[in-house]
Amino acid sequence: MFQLTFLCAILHMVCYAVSNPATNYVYSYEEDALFRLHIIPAVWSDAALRCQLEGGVLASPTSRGMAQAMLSTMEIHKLATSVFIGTTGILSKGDFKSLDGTDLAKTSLEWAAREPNNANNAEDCLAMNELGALEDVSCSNLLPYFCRKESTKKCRVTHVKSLCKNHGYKWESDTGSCYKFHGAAKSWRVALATCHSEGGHLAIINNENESKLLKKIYKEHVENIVVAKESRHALIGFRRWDDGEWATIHGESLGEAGFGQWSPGEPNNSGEEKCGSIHDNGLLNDAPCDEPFAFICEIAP
Ligand SMILES: [Ca+2]
Ligand SMILES: [Ca+2]
Ligand SMILES: [Ca+2]
Repeated sequence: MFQLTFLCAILHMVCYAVSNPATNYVYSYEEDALFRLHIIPAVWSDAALRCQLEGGVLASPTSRGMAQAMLSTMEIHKLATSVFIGTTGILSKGDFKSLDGTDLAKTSLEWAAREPNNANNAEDCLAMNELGALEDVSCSNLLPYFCRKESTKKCRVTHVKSLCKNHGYKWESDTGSCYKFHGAAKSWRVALATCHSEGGHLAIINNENESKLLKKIYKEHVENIVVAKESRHALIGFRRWDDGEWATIHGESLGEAGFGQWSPGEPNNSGEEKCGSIHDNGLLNDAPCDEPFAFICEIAP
C-alpha cells in the first residue's frame, strides 16, 4: 500500500507539477510533452547540457501554440528577457538547426526587427524574445531557457482523467475516452466550440465498440434532450467538407477514423445536411449544420 501511494505521488509530481514550472516539469496536453522553465540564466551549451542531464532537450517552440504557452509561463515569472531555444547555427553556419528536429519554418514564428543580424559575426544561437519573435544571439549570452521531456502514456491518461473530472465527463474503460452528453441543443458549429472550451472535441467514432457505447449514452440521456424539433440523433465530430468528402474534425476520412457505417437511407442530404450526427441506433446520419440538436463531446487520451 505504501509503495502504491509512493508511486502515485511520484507520478503526480512528474505529470502534474503544474504549480511551478520554474522548479518542476509541467505537462502540456497540446504538445503531449513535459516542460520546465529554468529561470537561472546559462550560456547556450550549459543550458543544452543541463536539459540533457535531466533526460530532456533544450526546447524549441514547435508551433505558435507552444510559443504562446512558453510566453505565458515567462510572463507569470515576470521574465522580460529572451530565452534560449534549442536551435543553433553552430554546426551549419547560417542554417539554423534545432536539437529536437523542429523545423522553424513550420512554426510561423517571425524574426524580431533587424534580426537575424549576426552582430559582430558572433551570433550562432537563437533566442525567442518576450514578444515571441526570434533573434540570433551570441551563444555566450546568459539567458533563461526551457527544457522539454517526452511524456509517458500514463501522464496523458492522468491528465485526461483530471480534465474529465473537472468538466463533468464520464470515463469509459471500453474505449479509454471520456464523454459528455449535452442535452441542450446547439448548432454543429456552437457544439464544436462548446466541446473545445471543455478541453475536448465533438465525439469521433473510432470503432464499432465506440458506436455501441455512444448509442448507450444517447439512450441514457434521451430524457434530458431539449430540442425544438423531434429528432433521434446527436451531433458528433464529422462533416462533409468543401471538397465533398466526409471526414472527421481531425481530417481523417471515416474509414481512416475506423467507423463509417451509415444508418439505413443515410446520408440523404434532406434539405441540406452537411454535418455529422449519430442516430439513436448507433449509426451515422447527415444533419443540417444550422439547426440545434443534442451533441456528444469526447476527451480522448
Ligand atoms: Ca542578433
Ligand atoms: Ca473516439
Ligand atoms: Ca440525414
